[in-house]
Amino acid sequence: MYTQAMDTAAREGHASAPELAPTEREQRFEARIAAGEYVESKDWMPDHYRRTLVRQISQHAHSEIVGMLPEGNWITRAPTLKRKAILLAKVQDEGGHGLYLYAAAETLGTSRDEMIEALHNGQAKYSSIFNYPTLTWADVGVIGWLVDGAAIMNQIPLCRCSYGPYARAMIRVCREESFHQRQGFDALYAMMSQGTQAQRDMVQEAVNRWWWPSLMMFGPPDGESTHSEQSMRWGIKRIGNDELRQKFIDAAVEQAKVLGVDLQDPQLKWNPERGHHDHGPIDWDEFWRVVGGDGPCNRDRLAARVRAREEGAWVREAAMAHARKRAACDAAAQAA
Ligand code: FAQ
Repeated sequence: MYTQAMDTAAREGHASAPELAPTEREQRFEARIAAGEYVESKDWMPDHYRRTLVRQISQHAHSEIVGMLPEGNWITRAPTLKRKAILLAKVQDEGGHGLYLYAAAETLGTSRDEMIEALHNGQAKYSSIFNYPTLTWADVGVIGWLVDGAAIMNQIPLCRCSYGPYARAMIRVCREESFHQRQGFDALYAMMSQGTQAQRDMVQEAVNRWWWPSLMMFGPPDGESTHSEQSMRWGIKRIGNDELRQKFIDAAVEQAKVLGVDLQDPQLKWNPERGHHDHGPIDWDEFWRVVGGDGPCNRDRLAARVRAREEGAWVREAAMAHARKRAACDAAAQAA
């Protein structure tokens, strides 16, 4: 019994701490954030902080799950047994990331069913990048190299997010994403260094289609980002959208040289004064169109998720029936 009492013992900022006046509670919360303390699920937090986290973490989870679809499209057509085994493992990892993230969001009091319902009825978003088609095998390599590369750049700072369950989930996610990025680069490098001219052309053509959408993954420019300012004040986001995008561009330019591909931006040029690469304009109209549901694959992606939910209903029902049966058996055994 006393262990339960220890679990719920009042501590600074904890939900069961003695009642504090709202402003004092908020001030203490802000002070904890400023001191770099992690916020845990049972701690008191402002509603807006909770809602921001549920929004971001659930959208992140949806992105991982929807993100299984473009590469999943190539599992049956991977060119060798080795590439197929690698791709299977990668797509399975993304499913795992979705599950850690749904679990992290559930600690904030929103059920997985509610989050999935919000995705299916269009209330919740998922990353714009997964609304583009995978037309050739090279797309699989480019997703690993650029999409996972952008994901890592964005997600490393999230390992220091002020909300503990999200930060801890991100540590494992980032380790796995870095393997994903390397497998994509490796697949492309094999084609570029040992492949035929047709394979090299296929890689370049895939890079042409994925480069700009990868830059959009970081979100709108800071000036148009609705949530950045508050999220950075709360330590949810540690680095802004534009700075992360710039870091990604700088890293990708060097990697593109090793691969021997062109990033298809005539304005992409090292700027010694800034110590960064300048780049051409990003088509934000395209971004908002895709985010708004009108990308090349939005309808297919959502329909695939809704279908999977409906077709998997019997599995969830069977698992629940099994759990009920076990609980009844355990209760009967205890009573005997
Ligand atoms: N797509 O105010 P901000 C992956 C929305 S995982 C769609 O700047 P925020 C792994 C945003 O929600 C990729 N919508 O928003 C993988 C907001 O709308 P709302 C996903 C976007 O949250 C690899 C509005 O625009 N990663 O790739 C996008 O502060 C390979 C205003 O934007 C994460 O989710 C977008 N790209 O910053 C899997 C990481 N960008 O909600 C399979 C965690 C913005 O008010 C294969 N998330 N919007 O209706 C984050 O870091 C942030 O949420 C950002 C956006 C940076 C994505």
